[in-house]
Amino acid sequence: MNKTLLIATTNQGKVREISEELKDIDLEIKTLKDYPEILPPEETGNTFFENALLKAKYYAEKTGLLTLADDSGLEVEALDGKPGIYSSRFAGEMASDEENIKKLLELMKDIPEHKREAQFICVMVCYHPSGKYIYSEGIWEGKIAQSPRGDRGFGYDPVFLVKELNYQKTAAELEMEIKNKLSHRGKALKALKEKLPEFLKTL
Ligand code: ITT
Repeated sequence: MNKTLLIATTNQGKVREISEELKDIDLEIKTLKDYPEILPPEETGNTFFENALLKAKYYAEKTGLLTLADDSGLEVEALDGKPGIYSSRFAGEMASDEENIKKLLELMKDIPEHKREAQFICVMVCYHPSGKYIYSEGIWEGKIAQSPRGDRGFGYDPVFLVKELNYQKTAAELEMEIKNKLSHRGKALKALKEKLPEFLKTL
């Protein structure tokens, strides 16, 4: 039976990555572009999980659809885990990716190469309007570059040096297919996909 899944994110970078990854599963995909009248909820949670659950539940209840939402962000070791759950609004409520990157590089200008470790985290929740849900998590390790490089991806990608590539390339220099294999969101999505068939049977 063909079911509908709403990918509930206002971030077009995430929409591109998630729909690419889900293209081979038997679900009719909708996005928030199909529901322009629904305003985003306030992200009031204290953890990635709380925010992902809050978003998935909100959109599932508004649309009556099985809904996938994630909360993700960058944790920088030398900044005690900042920007963390505040990644998208690090430089202010409506901050652009460029402004967030600028603030991060400014805060890290005196931090030497060997202390620039960081990780992206993603928690993904798939929520059914009946209240049932499943979730998964993914982590991607790297280092913060001294200056931005590359024009793919979104967010902090231009300053995230990828560990798997020996810190020689930023995430913004990767083909989407490669990023999806390595990234926190790719890993969380893969783990969720594995749980999905069983979950769909319970609905
Ligand atoms: P939604 O809440 O609507 O999904 P958002 O962009 O506000 O969109 P988050 O609250 O999850 O999403 O914030 C995630 C932020 O963390 C995002 O805006 C980026 O700044 C950063 N981020 C997350 N994943 C990233 C990735 O793969 N590459 C670069 N930056 C990323």
